[in-house]
Amino acid sequence: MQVFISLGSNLQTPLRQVTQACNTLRQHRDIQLRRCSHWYRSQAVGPPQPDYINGAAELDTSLTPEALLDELQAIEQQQQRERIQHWGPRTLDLDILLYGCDIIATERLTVPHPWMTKRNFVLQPLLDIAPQLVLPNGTSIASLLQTLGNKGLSKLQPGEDIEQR
Ligand code: A4P
Ligand code: MG
Repeated sequence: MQVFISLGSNLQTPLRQVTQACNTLRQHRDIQLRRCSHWYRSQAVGPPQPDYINGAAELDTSLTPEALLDELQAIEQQQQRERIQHWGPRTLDLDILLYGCDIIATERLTVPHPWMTKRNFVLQPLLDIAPQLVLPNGTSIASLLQTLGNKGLSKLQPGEDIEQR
């Protein structure tokens, strides 16, 4: 199944966190990492907190949505993710954006990710790796991003990271 995920971090050397997550995914037995986006620096949405590094990746996996979520959460745990505050700062957040064309609404999973259409830091990296991508309802990522604009978002330059915290 073709899957798109988002990656985000705003604690403990964020660029290192998201890069390490990609490396772990690359080595996973049941996951093929197809493409990784550029990394972006983005202003935090939610309570006041440091800027984020955000990106997106395309995976191919035989795992069910729930099993994939288990694996992503295990990677978050490996990287000292602590769940303290909703929308609060975190070392690593891995969200499932799209799982093929499936629409999922269970206790553990909402796919497409409910906030993705409102967040340029999700859509811009997604557009990098899948310019033609459309949501299961037919809306194109490109048109959504055009409406949102690029406020608060900048592509990370080579050698740039957010200062260590
Ligand atoms: N869950 C439901 N649907 C999904 C899905 N599609 N993918 C459930 C992953 N998980 C999903 O998530 C809580 C629960 O959501 C999970 O147990 C899973 O069963 P969480 O990561 O533990 O914590 P959370 O912070 O309460 O929610 P979430 O959804 O991760 O927060 P967001 O919406 O990702 O917001 N600002 C910038 N600039 N960049 C960011 O990346 N991220 C957040 C976090 C806030 N502000 C940000 C950013
Ligand atoms: Mg999450």
